Amino acid sequence: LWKLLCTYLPCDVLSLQKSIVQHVEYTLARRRYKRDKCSFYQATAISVRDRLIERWTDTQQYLSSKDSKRVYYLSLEYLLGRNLQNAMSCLALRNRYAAALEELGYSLEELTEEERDPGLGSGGLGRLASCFLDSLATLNFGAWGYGLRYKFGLFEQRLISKAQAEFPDFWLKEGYPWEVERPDVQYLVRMYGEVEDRVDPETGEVKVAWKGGEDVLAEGFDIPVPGFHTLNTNNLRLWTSKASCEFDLGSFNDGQYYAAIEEKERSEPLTSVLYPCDNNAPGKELRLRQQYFFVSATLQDILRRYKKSPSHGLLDLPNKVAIQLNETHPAIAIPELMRLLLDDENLCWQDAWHIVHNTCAYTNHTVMPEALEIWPLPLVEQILPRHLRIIYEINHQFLSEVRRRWPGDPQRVARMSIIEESEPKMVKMAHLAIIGCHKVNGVAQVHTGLLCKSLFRDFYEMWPEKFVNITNGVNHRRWMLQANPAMSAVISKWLGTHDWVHDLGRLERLKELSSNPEFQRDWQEMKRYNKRKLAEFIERTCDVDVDADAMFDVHVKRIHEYKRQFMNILGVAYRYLRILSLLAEEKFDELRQVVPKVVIFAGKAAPNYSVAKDVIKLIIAIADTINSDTRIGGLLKVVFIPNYNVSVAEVIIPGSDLSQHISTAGFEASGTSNMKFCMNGSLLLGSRDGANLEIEQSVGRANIFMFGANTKEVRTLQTTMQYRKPQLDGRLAHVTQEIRSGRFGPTSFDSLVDSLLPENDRYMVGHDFGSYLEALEVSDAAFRKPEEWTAKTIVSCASMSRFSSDRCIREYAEKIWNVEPHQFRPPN
Ligand code: 26W
Repeated sequence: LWKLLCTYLPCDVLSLQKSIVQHVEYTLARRRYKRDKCSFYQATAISVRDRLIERWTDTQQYLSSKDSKRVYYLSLEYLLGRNLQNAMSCLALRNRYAAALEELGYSLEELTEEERDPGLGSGGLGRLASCFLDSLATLNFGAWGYGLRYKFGLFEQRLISKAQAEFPDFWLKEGYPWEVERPDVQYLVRMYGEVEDRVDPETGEVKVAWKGGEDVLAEGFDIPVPGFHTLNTNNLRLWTSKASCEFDLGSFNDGQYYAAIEEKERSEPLTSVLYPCDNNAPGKELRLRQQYFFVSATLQDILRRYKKSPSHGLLDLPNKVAIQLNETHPAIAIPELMRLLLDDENLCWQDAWHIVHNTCAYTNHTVMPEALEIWPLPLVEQILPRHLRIIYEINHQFLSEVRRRWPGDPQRVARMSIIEESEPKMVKMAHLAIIGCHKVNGVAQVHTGLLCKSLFRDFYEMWPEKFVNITNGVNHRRWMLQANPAMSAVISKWLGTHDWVHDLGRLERLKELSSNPEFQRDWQEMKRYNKRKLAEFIERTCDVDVDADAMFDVHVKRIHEYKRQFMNILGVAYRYLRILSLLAEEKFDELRQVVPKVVIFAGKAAPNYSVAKDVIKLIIAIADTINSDTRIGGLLKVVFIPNYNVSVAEVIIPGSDLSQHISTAGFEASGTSNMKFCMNGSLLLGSRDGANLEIEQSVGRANIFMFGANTKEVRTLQTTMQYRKPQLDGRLAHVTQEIRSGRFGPTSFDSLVDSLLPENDRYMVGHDFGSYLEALEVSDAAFRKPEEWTAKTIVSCASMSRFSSDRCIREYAEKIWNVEPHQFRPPN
């Protein structure tokens, strides 16, 4: 091993150049002297990948030799973002690659733009998984991610006829240079068929056999996950489906040949497409099949690796393996692992249950009832008959325990059952996950509080020690160092060191400098530079000219009623109408006080979520009216940037002054972009929800604009009639009247506007609107004082150490996984 290590590929500029040019010529078979950005991007990526691969294989071998406990993160979604610069920085080769490319006639920046985002997720949950992978590698935890290699990622959003249109995202079109296909890593996954009870003639024991059905083949594709400035390199393994009959196609005679090919064609689509829903479970058969396919291949792979070591007995599995379920999407892992242990490994129920329970843990990311996964029991029975039997047994044993603890409480038993006695009966995946896991965690303090107090209250009463909070975090190396090099340079200059990149707590020292005029000047210049870049991006993508001196007020995330983009655009319309009336009344003093503003929206709506799509239409209609109104002289501009994704976020977030996180209290589990904005010197305008509350504690009340009802108030308002009485806020009534009257184009948006009526207003837009406008005014007033504003943004940024995914991963390691880091070191 040591000898091998000494032969790591050379990394001087000339060697990097040679490797790039060789990959253009020999790996890609393209002309090396032709200017071709796409080829040079790919060749550069492969050159970087070569250098990752040696560390990757060495890390895996090292971890096996240490026999250290491994973490497996199971997620149906990842939003990896671009990899090129991230990988180069991790290897500490960014500058050398930049120099190598420069001489070849390319800038690193232009090649970066050639990389497509793999959109293998729909929102916060998928991006969180990606931040976690980066921190796990950087902190030297032996951890693998598992997921699905969807052929089509989240749809591409275009704005056509002033509305969202969806286009397929074929992200693999030019190939994905970061992945390595593993034709040797294949597993069969069975679905459908029947179960049969068989009595063992010798022991008399009843065994269940699962027979018949269809097999699908899972094949792995691996993506190396480098740690930052450490040799440790982890792995992300994504499964693709293949037809299993490829195995024995050769043996078919002529007549069956076509049928076999047809069957092969039928199995292929399983991993074709990612479900684009966010906080709304699709309840489709294909989705359940994807989940099971994913889980079965993953668990077979984990067990195979585990059993490779001769010293490993299965009962020891929980000491060597931790499996984290990202939401209930992979929760079918509970009965699947039971099945593998019972049927394939011949363990008894107690032993199998002990292993499953101590190995698995579950993270909940939402309390929205419509997002909780429940499957019709007949569907589960049809696709996974063996698993249904196991679920029955788990439920039977669990409910006996409930009856013992709470005798004479049948309602409690009914509430806690995995099976809902509806027509048809339903299988509740969250209950299965809670019962089958040793830990359940929420993703922010209020969110975990809600899990314990309401959503999972019965379970909390039964097992209080099972529930833990681990507030989310984000990878500050991607979201500060990579996305905002200008800010990183200013920070490092003033701190005199880069050490904050490893330990975000070091930023605290910036607080003392927050009023230093020279530091402020650097900071403001940096912000203006990022705003100019964002303004250019807006010009390119929206064809709207915006002034980089205006306040950039940003609201970017999935479009959802609970996230209240609707409330924001109503506030924008109000601002516009107010400017017009000031003009009409010639109140020039007051007009001079109006802060010039660019309001920036971006985000995708689920294709079947018509209210969310209407919100996009309304934003575009209002934007068109405002942007073309020359009377207001550029005091207000509104844009909707299409196709929000990780790389678009990397442009928007550093260029923002103010960002909005205004969900109805109790609905946003955590939010993670709120953390990214703060880290980039943008102030938050937030509701009392999710991680906003913890951010407020960290940055201080003076540095964040909070408004609206808190979770408790929302609950009381929703349950009492009180809420149904009040009149609409006068300002809101005025705005809605203007929308209906056609001020913003011919569409009257009746159904949207009707949703504001107190009896329909599930998300409290009417209730919070007044305090929302007041918070906006407070933020305007603050923005009028540039020194104070700048100091606030510096203090917020410097207060973010708690929100690094490094802190978050350390908490998972300690509270849930019980794992230690193991750093792989090169020989001297
Ligand atoms: C297919 C059905 C489906 C898909 C995704 C149902 C539900 C989801 C997720 C729960 C949606 C999601 O991304 N949740 C977000 O997770 C983030 C990371 O914890 C949190 O910061 C967000 O508040 C939460 O909405």
